[in-house]
Amino acid sequence: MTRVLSCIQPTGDVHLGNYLGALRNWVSGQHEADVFHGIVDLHALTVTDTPGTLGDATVRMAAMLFAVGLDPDVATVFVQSHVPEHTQLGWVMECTVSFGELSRMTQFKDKSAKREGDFISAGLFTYPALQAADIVLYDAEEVPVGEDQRQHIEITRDIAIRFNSRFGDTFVVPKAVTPKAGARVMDLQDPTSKMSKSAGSDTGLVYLLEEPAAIMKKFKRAVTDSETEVRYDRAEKPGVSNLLDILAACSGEPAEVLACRYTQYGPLKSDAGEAVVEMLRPIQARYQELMTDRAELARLLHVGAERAGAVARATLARAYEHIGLLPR
Ligand code: ATP
Ligand code: LTN
Repeated sequence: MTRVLSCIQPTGDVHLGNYLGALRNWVSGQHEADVFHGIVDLHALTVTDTPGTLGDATVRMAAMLFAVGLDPDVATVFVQSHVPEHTQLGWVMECTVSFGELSRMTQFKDKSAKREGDFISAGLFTYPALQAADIVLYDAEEVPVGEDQRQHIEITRDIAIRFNSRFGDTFVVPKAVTPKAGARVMDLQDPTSKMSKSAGSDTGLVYLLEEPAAIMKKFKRAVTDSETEVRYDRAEKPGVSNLLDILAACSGEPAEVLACRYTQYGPLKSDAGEAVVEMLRPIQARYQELMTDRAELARLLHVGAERAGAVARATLARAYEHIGLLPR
């Protein structure tokens, strides 16, 4: 069975873009492969320094992953800091990647530019080495990620290949996979930018835990264009096409087919809003239920950490042995 791994940082609240672009595919993929999903709290540490916030954000992210449908009996869901091999192998990865390679990472360049004048941690710079460890620890063959993460998977491949040629065959060389139904959800107020938690305002963003009335309001206020024709055309009509894409992602019908059913923008907006509300209703209910039983969430994460740890320990031991570190 193919081994698949993907991770998410416990930063910010999960939005419709994260769900339709990533999480939903993790859920549909769990029965086709042996899947591992990490909540990478140590990665979030690169940009978080408020005491006490990460643990809480991690629990909420875990509840969300189970609420959207990851089945703890099928998928291995774990917290990165619960499996110490991540940081242990992370150091080995840092010693296998060059300063020059890390300097070329666009995520580092973007994020450090945004924080100019602010504290830029060395962790933000070495982040891809820890991400490489996350991936190779699990012998992951496939890593489902959005376009923004491709460069990090490429550098992971380079590191794994370099390690294997220095110390002998040790790591599986992973490849990035773009999910089949890889919806790219755009901001409702600025449909030429992707829906993102780092967007300036919240009015174009739909959170998974948002109240139905608030969701409907955001859809009704979605930016379209000054024409009146409903047509699927990403370049010329980004707002209308985004609404059609969202409705398509919820209903399973192609956006072009849906476009033929509408002659006005109003009904398209309310139908897209209602489809999202209905899709989120059971997720919200499950989330609330899961959050009432923190002990059960802790138990599920403990089980995940045990399963993840068993695989991670074996890989780290293999790596140490191939390097030739003195056994204790
Ligand atoms: P940021 O704005 O800080 O980059 P984000 O909202 O883009 O955050 P991430 O945590 O970077 O979210 O991404 C988590 C996952 O969600 C990634 O796999 C990413 O590819 C996917 N994703 C994020 N935004 C969208 C979007 N608008 N459409 C589709 N997929 C998305
Ligand atoms: N860098 C990713 C999160 C991430 C990840 C991973 C994704 C950390 N480790 C391993 C896939 C595999 C992000 O910012 N979305």
